[in-house]
Parts: sequence; structure tokens; C-alpha cells
Amino acid sequence: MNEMVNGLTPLDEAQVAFFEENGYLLLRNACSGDLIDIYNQHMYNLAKNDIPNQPDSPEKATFSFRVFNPHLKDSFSMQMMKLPLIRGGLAQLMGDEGVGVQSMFFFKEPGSKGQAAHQDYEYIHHEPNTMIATSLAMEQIDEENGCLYVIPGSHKLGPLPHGKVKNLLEHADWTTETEGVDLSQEIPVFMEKGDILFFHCLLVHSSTRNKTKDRFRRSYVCHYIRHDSMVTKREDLKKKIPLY
Ligand SMILES: O=C(O)CCC(=O)C(=O)O
Repeated sequence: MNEMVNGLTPLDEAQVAFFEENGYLLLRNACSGDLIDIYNQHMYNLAKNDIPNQPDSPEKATFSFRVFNPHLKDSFSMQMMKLPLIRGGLAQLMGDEGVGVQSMFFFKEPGSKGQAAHQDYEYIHHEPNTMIATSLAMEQIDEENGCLYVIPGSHKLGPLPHGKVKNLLEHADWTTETEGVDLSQEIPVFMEKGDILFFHCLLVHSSTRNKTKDRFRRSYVCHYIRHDSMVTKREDLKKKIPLY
């Protein structure tokens, strides 16, 4: 598959080296604002109309949860998983073509909790270990509306144990939290609408509660493995989506 990616090399050597050293890479202005606006509107309509609401709290149920794997039922989400810049960047970082295995659209309305520190590998075992995630900022993302935090270089620690979530005011209880690493080393990642963060599946990262009263924190997160890797445990994530 190597010949197919020769023309798709959006990253320079310094960016590839930064990812290898730190386990993440932020690409500024990677997606046009027009495309983001129309995708945001599309996902709002999709969530409003197609996702069943809880009878007691319809708005909350729709916009505090993520939409899981929209690419499997929504062609717009499928195309957003295949953005050429993502395809090219992944091919450079993985050494060959990537394929999509999971997508999540986060609305993170005001008050929504974040996700405790974790490595994505804990949730998506695969062989060989090649997974990289992308997070596309659908608006300005900062500490107030619940940005991501990363520990630079933590992808070099290998898979770490995960236990119970400790701070339930800040983090949702349905996940697990990395153990055996100093979480005070986490640094915030501020993003502007259209920025894309690439991050390694062993990078320790988390997000915090959206503390604002009137701002969402929307992002589109996709997970990719190299085309010759296999998801081993999750039956729901075995479908590989080619990016061309
Ligand atoms: O965007 C978030 O709040 C959490 C995303 C995340 O940690 C992940 O997808 O692994």
C-alpha cells in the first residue's frame, strides 16, 4: 500500500520527530471553518432528531453524552473521518496507510464532566500496537470549557494499569483512571476551531468538566490503526474503514 501515500505527506520532519518524542502533535488550521460550521449544524440536527432522549431530561441526554461511532450510520461523519490531511499525517506517523476503527462526536454542553486520565490502548487492544487518535476542534477549546490535558512523552511508558476514577466531580464515573504515573505532569492543550490533535494510543491524557455556563466544547475524535493491525477484543470495533 506504500505507493498510494507518496503524494500525501502533510507533516515535515520536525513535526514527525515531535510526535515521536512527545506522543502528540497539534496541527493548527487543519480543517476549514466552513466545513466545521456545516458539520456542527449537521451533528446538532442528528443528535436532536435521531438519538433517543431520556424522558426526564431530554436536552441533557442529547448534548452531555457523546455520539458513539457516528461514521457507521452517517455518511458526513464517515467523510470527516477520512479528511485527506488526517490520512496523510497518519501514513507518515504509522509508516503506512491507516484505517478508521472508531469515532466519537463530543458536544460537552456546559456542566458536562470530562474523562479521567487514561491511555486509549486500555479501551482498544489491538495487534500490533499502531493506534493513533485525532481530535478535531469544532470550536475554541480552553481550560474553561474542558480541554484535553496530556503528559508529554508518557507514550514511552508502555501500557499502564487503570483503576477507579478518583475525582468524580471532574470526571465521568463510567471510565477508568491510569495508575502509576504522576498526573501533575499533565499540560493543557488549547485548540482553535479547525485544529487537529494527533495522539498516540499510549499517551496519558484526560479532559476536565466544562465549567462554562454558555459554551459547548465540541470535538470529533477518531481512532485509527495501521491497515495491517487488528483490533483484538472489541467486537464492535473490528470494522476497518479505508481512508481513500
Ligand atoms: O474529548 C474528551 O473529553 C475525551 C476524549 C478522550 O480522552 C479520548 O477519546 O480518548
